[in-house]
Amino acid sequence: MVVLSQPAALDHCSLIKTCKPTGVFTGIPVIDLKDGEAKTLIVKACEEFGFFKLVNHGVPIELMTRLEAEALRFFNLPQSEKDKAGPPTPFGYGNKRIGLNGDVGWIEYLLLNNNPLTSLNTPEIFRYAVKEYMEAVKRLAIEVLEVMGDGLKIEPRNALSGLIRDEKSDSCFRLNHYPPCPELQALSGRNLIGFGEHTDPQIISILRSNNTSGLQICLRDRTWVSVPPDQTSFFINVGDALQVLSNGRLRSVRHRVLAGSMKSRVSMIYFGGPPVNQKIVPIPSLMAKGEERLYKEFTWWEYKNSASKSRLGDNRLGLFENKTQ
Ligand code: GA4
Repeated sequence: MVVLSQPAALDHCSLIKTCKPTGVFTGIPVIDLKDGEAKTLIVKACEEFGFFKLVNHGVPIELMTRLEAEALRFFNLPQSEKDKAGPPTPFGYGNKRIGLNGDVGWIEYLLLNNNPLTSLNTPEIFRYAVKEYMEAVKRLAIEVLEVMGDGLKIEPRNALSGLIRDEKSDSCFRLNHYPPCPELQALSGRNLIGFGEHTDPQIISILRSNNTSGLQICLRDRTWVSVPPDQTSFFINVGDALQVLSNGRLRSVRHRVLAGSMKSRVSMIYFGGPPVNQKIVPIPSLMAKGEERLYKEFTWWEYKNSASKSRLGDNRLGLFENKTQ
Protein backbone atom coordinates (compact mmCIF):
# COMPACT_ATOMS: atom_id res chain seq x y z
CA MET A 1 0.00 0.00 0.00
CA VAL A 2 1.28 3.54 -0.75
CA VAL A 3 0.21 7.05 0.19
CA LEU A 4 -0.86 8.99 -2.83
CA SER A 5 1.81 11.20 -4.36
CA GLN A 6 0.00 14.28 -5.55
CA PRO A 7 -1.30 14.17 -9.17
CA ALA A 8 -2.83 17.70 -9.23
CA ALA A 9 -6.40 16.48 -9.74
CA LEU A 10 -6.16 14.36 -6.61
CA ASP A 11 -5.03 17.03 -4.16
CA HIS A 12 -8.30 16.84 -2.28
CA CYS A 13 -7.79 13.22 -1.36
CA SER A 14 -4.02 13.18 -1.00
CA LEU A 15 -4.03 11.80 2.54
CA ILE A 16 -6.04 8.77 1.57
CA LYS A 17 -4.07 5.62 0.88
CA THR A 18 -4.32 3.63 -2.31
CA CYS A 19 -3.74 0.01 -3.21
CA LYS A 20 -3.72 -2.26 -6.25
CA PRO A 21 -6.96 -4.08 -7.04
CA THR A 22 -6.93 -7.83 -6.33
CA GLY A 23 -8.59 -10.86 -7.86
CA VAL A 24 -12.29 -11.59 -7.49
CA PHE A 25 -12.83 -14.50 -5.13
CA THR A 26 -15.32 -17.18 -6.06
CA GLY A 27 -14.75 -19.28 -2.93
CA ILE A 28 -16.91 -17.34 -0.45
CA PRO A 29 -19.27 -19.72 1.33
CA VAL A 30 -22.90 -19.13 0.30
CA ILE A 31 -25.34 -20.34 2.94
CA ASP A 32 -29.08 -20.83 2.58
CA LEU A 33 -30.52 -20.01 6.01
CA LYS A 34 -33.43 -22.41 5.55
CA ASP A 35 -31.23 -25.36 4.53
CA GLY A 36 -30.99 -28.15 7.11
CA GLU A 37 -27.21 -28.06 6.78
CA ALA A 38 -27.01 -24.32 7.57
CA LYS A 39 -25.88 -24.83 11.17
CA THR A 40 -22.88 -26.90 10.17
CA LEU A 41 -22.02 -24.69 7.20
CA ILE A 42 -22.22 -21.47 9.24
CA VAL A 43 -19.80 -22.80 11.86
CA LYS A 44 -17.42 -24.04 9.16
CA ALA A 45 -17.49 -20.68 7.33
CA CYS A 46 -16.90 -18.75 10.57
CA GLU A 47 -13.94 -20.99 11.46
CA GLU A 48 -12.38 -20.78 8.03
CA PHE A 49 -13.18 -17.23 6.86
CA GLY A 50 -15.07 -15.42 9.63
CA PHE A 51 -17.30 -14.46 6.74
CA PHE A 52 -20.07 -15.82 4.54
CA LYS A 53 -22.87 -14.82 2.21
CA LEU A 54 -26.41 -15.48 3.41
CA VAL A 55 -29.23 -16.21 0.96
CA ASN A 56 -32.89 -17.13 1.50
CA HIS A 57 -32.74 -14.92 4.59
CA GLY A 58 -36.38 -13.85 4.64
CA VAL A 59 -35.76 -10.07 4.79
CA PRO A 60 -37.94 -8.38 2.14
CA ILE A 61 -35.79 -6.86 -0.64
CA GLU A 62 -38.15 -3.88 -0.60
CA LEU A 63 -36.84 -2.90 2.88
CA MET A 64 -33.30 -2.82 1.50
CA THR A 65 -34.09 -0.84 -1.64
CA ARG A 66 -36.25 1.66 0.25
CA LEU A 67 -33.47 2.39 2.74
CA GLU A 68 -30.90 2.59 -0.05
CA ALA A 69 -33.04 5.19 -1.85
CA GLU A 70 -33.51 7.21 1.36
CA ALA A 71 -29.79 7.03 2.13
CA LEU A 72 -28.93 8.30 -1.35
CA ARG A 73 -31.44 11.09 -0.98
CA PHE A 74 -29.57 12.13 2.18
CA PHE A 75 -26.08 11.77 0.69
CA ASN A 76 -27.14 13.84 -2.36
CA LEU A 77 -28.04 16.83 -0.16
CA PRO A 78 -25.74 19.88 -0.25
CA GLN A 79 -22.68 19.43 1.98
CA SER A 80 -23.85 22.17 4.38
CA GLU A 81 -27.11 20.27 5.00
CA LYS A 82 -25.33 16.98 5.65
CA ASP A 83 -22.88 18.65 8.00
CA LYS A 84 -25.81 19.64 10.20
CA ALA A 85 -26.18 15.93 11.05
CA GLY A 86 -22.53 15.70 12.17
CA PRO A 87 -19.98 15.23 13.57
CA PRO A 88 -20.16 11.51 14.44
CA THR A 89 -19.17 11.82 18.11
CA PRO A 90 -20.11 9.06 18.41
CA PHE A 91 -23.31 9.17 16.29
CA GLY A 92 -24.12 11.34 13.28
CA TYR A 93 -22.75 12.27 9.86
CA GLY A 94 -19.06 11.86 9.06
CA ASN A 95 -17.05 12.74 5.99
CA LYS A 96 -13.62 11.16 5.22
CA ARG A 97 -12.55 11.02 8.88
CA ILE A 98 -13.17 7.66 10.56
CA GLY A 99 -12.95 7.39 14.35
CA LEU A 100 -11.01 9.86 16.48
CA ASN A 101 -7.41 8.91 15.81
CA GLY A 102 -6.52 10.13 12.34
CA ASP A 103 -7.98 7.46 10.04
CA VAL A 104 -9.34 8.76 6.74
CA GLY A 105 -11.02 7.18 3.74
CA TRP A 106 -12.87 8.04 0.54
CA ILE A 107 -16.23 7.80 2.28
CA GLU A 108 -19.09 9.69 3.87
CA TYR A 109 -21.39 7.98 6.35
CA LEU A 110 -24.05 8.11 9.01
CA LEU A 111 -23.47 6.27 12.28
CA LEU A 112 -26.63 5.58 14.26
CA ASN A 113 -27.36 4.04 17.63
CA ASN A 114 -30.02 1.45 18.46
CA ASN A 115 -32.76 4.03 18.37
CA PRO A 116 -32.80 5.75 14.95
CA LEU A 117 -36.01 7.61 15.70
CA THR A 118 -34.32 9.83 18.24
CA SER A 119 -30.67 9.69 17.22
CA LEU A 120 -31.04 11.56 13.94
CA ASN A 121 -32.21 14.97 12.91
CA THR A 122 -33.39 13.77 9.47
CA PRO A 123 -36.82 13.56 7.79
CA GLU A 124 -39.29 11.17 9.39
CA ILE A 125 -39.55 9.02 6.25
CA PHE A 126 -35.80 8.39 6.44
CA ARG A 127 -35.86 7.54 10.16
CA TYR A 128 -38.74 5.10 9.66
CA ALA A 129 -36.95 3.37 6.79
CA VAL A 130 -33.93 2.92 9.09
CA LYS A 131 -36.10 1.73 11.99
CA GLU A 132 -37.94 -0.92 9.96
CA TYR A 133 -34.76 -2.14 8.33
CA MET A 134 -32.91 -2.33 11.67
CA GLU A 135 -35.72 -4.30 13.27
CA ALA A 136 -35.70 -6.83 10.42
CA VAL A 137 -31.92 -7.19 10.45
CA LYS A 138 -31.78 -7.50 14.23
CA ARG A 139 -34.27 -10.41 13.99
CA LEU A 140 -32.04 -11.92 11.33
CA ALA A 141 -28.91 -11.52 13.49
CA ILE A 142 -30.71 -13.33 16.33
CA GLU A 143 -31.75 -16.16 14.00
CA VAL A 144 -28.25 -16.54 12.55
CA LEU A 145 -26.75 -16.66 16.06
CA GLU A 146 -29.31 -19.26 17.11
CA VAL A 147 -28.53 -21.48 14.13
CA MET A 148 -24.82 -20.95 14.86
CA GLY A 149 -25.47 -21.88 18.52
CA ASP A 150 -27.05 -25.15 17.32
CA GLY A 151 -24.07 -25.86 15.09
CA LEU A 152 -21.67 -25.21 17.97
CA LYS A 153 -23.87 -27.27 20.33
CA ILE A 154 -23.90 -24.37 22.80
CA GLU A 155 -25.81 -24.77 26.05
CA PRO A 156 -28.18 -23.01 26.32
CA ARG A 157 -28.89 -22.64 22.62
CA ASN A 158 -29.56 -18.91 23.00
CA ALA A 159 -26.30 -18.06 24.82
CA LEU A 160 -25.14 -16.02 21.80
CA SER A 161 -28.44 -14.77 20.38
CA GLY A 162 -29.58 -13.62 23.84
CA LEU A 163 -26.79 -11.02 23.89
CA ILE A 164 -28.35 -9.28 20.87
CA ARG A 165 -31.98 -9.94 21.85
CA ASP A 166 -31.32 -8.26 25.23
CA GLU A 167 -33.03 -4.86 25.29
CA LYS A 168 -29.77 -3.40 26.55
CA SER A 169 -27.83 -4.83 23.57
CA ASP A 170 -25.31 -2.19 22.48
CA SER A 171 -25.81 -2.51 18.75
CA CYS A 172 -25.34 0.21 16.17
CA PHE A 173 -25.90 0.86 12.51
CA ARG A 174 -23.94 2.47 9.73
CA LEU A 175 -24.87 3.80 6.29
CA ASN A 176 -21.82 4.25 4.08
CA HIS A 177 -21.54 6.13 0.80
CA TYR A 178 -18.38 5.72 -1.28
CA PRO A 179 -18.68 8.38 -4.00
CA PRO A 180 -17.06 7.64 -7.35
CA CYS A 181 -13.66 9.25 -7.83
CA PRO A 182 -13.14 9.74 -11.61
CA GLU A 183 -9.66 11.22 -11.05
CA LEU A 184 -8.61 7.74 -9.94
CA GLN A 185 -7.88 6.84 -13.54
CA ALA A 186 -4.83 9.10 -13.18
CA LEU A 187 -3.49 6.60 -10.66
CA SER A 188 -2.62 3.95 -13.25
CA GLY A 189 -4.97 1.31 -12.03
CA ARG A 190 -4.68 1.89 -8.28
CA ASN A 191 -7.73 2.24 -6.06
CA LEU A 192 -8.41 4.68 -3.24
CA ILE A 193 -9.07 3.15 0.15
CA GLY A 194 -12.69 3.84 1.06
CA PHE A 195 -12.59 2.19 4.49
CA GLY A 196 -9.22 0.93 5.69
CA GLU A 197 -8.59 -2.63 6.83
CA HIS A 198 -9.99 -3.55 10.22
CA THR A 199 -11.97 -6.12 12.15
CA ASP A 200 -15.36 -5.25 13.64
CA PRO A 201 -15.29 -5.13 17.46
CA GLN A 202 -18.87 -6.46 18.01
CA ILE A 203 -20.29 -10.01 17.92
CA ILE A 204 -21.68 -10.09 14.41
CA SER A 205 -22.07 -7.65 11.51
CA ILE A 206 -24.72 -7.93 8.82
CA LEU A 207 -23.86 -6.04 5.66
CA ARG A 208 -25.91 -5.28 2.59
CA SER A 209 -24.56 -3.22 -0.30
CA ASN A 210 -25.80 -2.09 -3.68
CA ASN A 211 -24.44 -3.83 -6.77
CA THR A 212 -21.07 -2.00 -6.69
CA SER A 213 -17.94 -3.97 -5.83
CA GLY A 214 -15.31 -2.73 -3.36
CA LEU A 215 -15.51 -5.02 -0.34
CA GLN A 216 -12.42 -7.15 0.21
CA ILE A 217 -11.61 -9.71 2.88
CA CYS A 218 -8.27 -10.98 4.08
CA LEU A 219 -7.89 -14.76 3.88
CA ARG A 220 -5.98 -16.85 6.41
CA ASP A 221 -2.93 -16.83 4.16
CA ARG A 222 -3.09 -13.00 4.38
CA THR A 223 -4.04 -12.47 0.74
CA TRP A 224 -6.72 -9.90 0.00
CA VAL A 225 -9.59 -10.94 -2.24
CA SER A 226 -12.57 -9.03 -3.68
CA VAL A 227 -16.07 -10.09 -2.74
CA PRO A 228 -18.47 -10.01 -5.74
CA PRO A 229 -21.39 -7.74 -4.79
CA ASP A 230 -24.93 -9.12 -4.46
CA GLN A 231 -27.63 -6.64 -3.55
CA THR A 232 -30.22 -9.23 -2.59
CA SER A 233 -28.04 -11.12 -0.10
CA PHE A 234 -26.35 -10.32 3.18
CA PHE A 235 -22.68 -10.68 4.01
CA ILE A 236 -22.05 -11.76 7.58
CA ASN A 237 -18.84 -10.95 9.50
CA VAL A 238 -17.61 -12.51 12.71
CA GLY A 239 -16.58 -9.72 15.11
CA ASP A 240 -13.87 -9.66 17.80
CA ALA A 241 -16.33 -10.32 20.64
CA LEU A 242 -17.47 -13.57 18.98
CA GLN A 243 -13.85 -14.60 18.53
CA VAL A 244 -13.40 -14.26 22.30
CA LEU A 245 -16.76 -15.89 23.20
CA SER A 246 -15.66 -18.91 21.15
CA ASN A 247 -12.10 -18.80 22.59
CA GLY A 248 -10.61 -18.23 19.13
CA ARG A 249 -12.53 -20.98 17.34
CA LEU A 250 -14.48 -18.50 15.20
CA ARG A 251 -12.28 -15.79 13.70
CA SER A 252 -13.08 -12.11 13.25
CA VAL A 253 -12.38 -11.25 9.63
CA ARG A 254 -10.13 -8.40 8.49
CA HIS A 255 -11.83 -6.51 5.73
CA ARG A 256 -11.65 -3.20 3.87
CA VAL A 257 -13.43 -1.31 1.10
CA LEU A 258 -11.87 0.18 -2.03
CA ALA A 259 -13.57 3.10 -3.75
CA GLY A 260 -14.22 2.89 -7.49
CA SER A 261 -13.70 5.46 -10.21
CA MET A 262 -17.16 5.39 -11.78
CA LYS A 263 -19.84 3.82 -9.59
CA SER A 264 -20.94 4.90 -6.15
CA ARG A 265 -21.19 2.23 -3.48
CA VAL A 266 -23.81 2.32 -0.74
CA SER A 267 -23.67 -0.12 2.13
CA MET A 268 -25.72 -0.57 5.29
CA ILE A 269 -24.33 -2.51 8.21
CA TYR A 270 -25.93 -3.65 11.43
CA PHE A 271 -23.37 -4.29 14.19
CA GLY A 272 -24.81 -6.62 16.82
CA GLY A 273 -23.14 -5.95 20.17
CA PRO A 274 -23.75 -7.19 23.74
CA PRO A 275 -24.97 -5.02 26.66
CA VAL A 276 -22.21 -2.69 27.91
CA ASN A 277 -21.81 -4.48 31.26
CA GLN A 278 -21.60 -7.93 29.65
CA LYS A 279 -18.46 -9.89 30.46
CA ILE A 280 -16.84 -11.16 27.28
CA VAL A 281 -15.45 -14.59 28.19
CA PRO A 282 -15.53 -17.96 26.41
CA ILE A 283 -18.89 -19.72 26.68
CA PRO A 284 -18.21 -22.67 29.04
CA SER A 285 -19.95 -25.26 26.84
CA LEU A 286 -17.56 -24.32 24.03
CA MET A 287 -14.43 -25.05 26.05
CA ALA A 288 -12.83 -28.47 25.94
CA LYS A 289 -11.69 -29.96 29.26
CA GLY A 290 -8.50 -28.22 30.34
CA GLU A 291 -8.60 -25.72 27.45
CA GLU A 292 -6.83 -22.46 28.35
CA ARG A 293 -8.55 -19.13 27.92
CA LEU A 294 -6.86 -17.17 25.14
CA TYR A 295 -8.03 -13.78 26.46
CA LYS A 296 -8.23 -11.95 29.77
CA GLU A 297 -11.68 -11.22 31.09
CA PHE A 298 -13.15 -7.86 30.05
CA THR A 299 -16.53 -6.19 29.69
CA TRP A 300 -17.93 -4.95 26.39
CA TRP A 301 -17.64 -1.41 27.77
CA GLU A 302 -13.90 -1.91 28.42
CA TYR A 303 -13.38 -3.28 24.92
CA LYS A 304 -15.31 -0.48 23.23
CA ASN A 305 -13.45 2.09 25.24
CA SER A 306 -10.13 0.58 24.25
CA ALA A 307 -11.26 0.34 20.59
CA SER A 308 -12.16 4.02 20.52
CA LYS A 309 -8.54 4.84 21.34
CA SER A 310 -7.16 2.62 18.57
CA ARG A 311 -6.40 3.13 14.89
CA LEU A 312 -8.60 1.27 12.42
CA GLY A 313 -5.98 -1.28 11.38
CA ASP A 314 -4.75 -2.10 14.92
CA ASN A 315 -5.01 -5.60 16.33
CA ARG A 316 -7.41 -4.56 19.08
CA LEU A 317 -7.63 -7.99 20.71
CA GLY A 318 -3.83 -8.03 21.14
CA LEU A 319 -4.11 -5.99 24.35
CA PHE A 320 -6.40 -8.61 25.88
CA GLU A 321 -4.49 -11.76 24.97
CA ASN A 322 -3.40 -14.14 27.74
CA LYS A 323 0.32 -14.52 27.14
CA THR A 324 0.89 -16.89 30.07
CA GLN A 325 0.92 -20.30 28.32
C1 GA4 B 1 -15.30 -0.57 12.98
C2 GA4 B 1 -16.72 -1.17 12.93
C3 GA4 B 1 -17.82 -0.10 12.97
O1 GA4 B 1 -17.91 0.57 11.72
C4 GA4 B 1 -17.54 0.94 14.09
C5 GA4 B 1 -16.23 1.63 13.75
C6 GA4 B 1 -15.75 2.76 14.67
C7 GA4 B 1 -16.14 4.15 14.13
O2 GA4 B 1 -16.31 4.32 12.94
O3 GA4 B 1 -16.23 5.06 14.98
C8 GA4 B 1 -14.22 2.60 14.82
C9 GA4 B 1 -13.91 1.17 14.24
C10 GA4 B 1 -15.26 0.51 14.07
C11 GA4 B 1 -12.98 0.37 15.17
C12 GA4 B 1 -11.83 1.21 15.81
C13 GA4 B 1 -12.22 2.66 16.09
C14 GA4 B 1 -13.75 2.73 16.26
C15 GA4 B 1 -13.35 3.64 14.13
C16 GA4 B 1 -12.04 3.46 14.83
C17 GA4 B 1 -10.88 3.89 14.36
C18 GA4 B 1 -18.75 1.89 14.26
C19 GA4 B 1 -17.13 0.24 15.35
O4 GA4 B 1 -17.89 -0.08 16.26
O5 GA4 B 1 -15.78 0.02 15.34
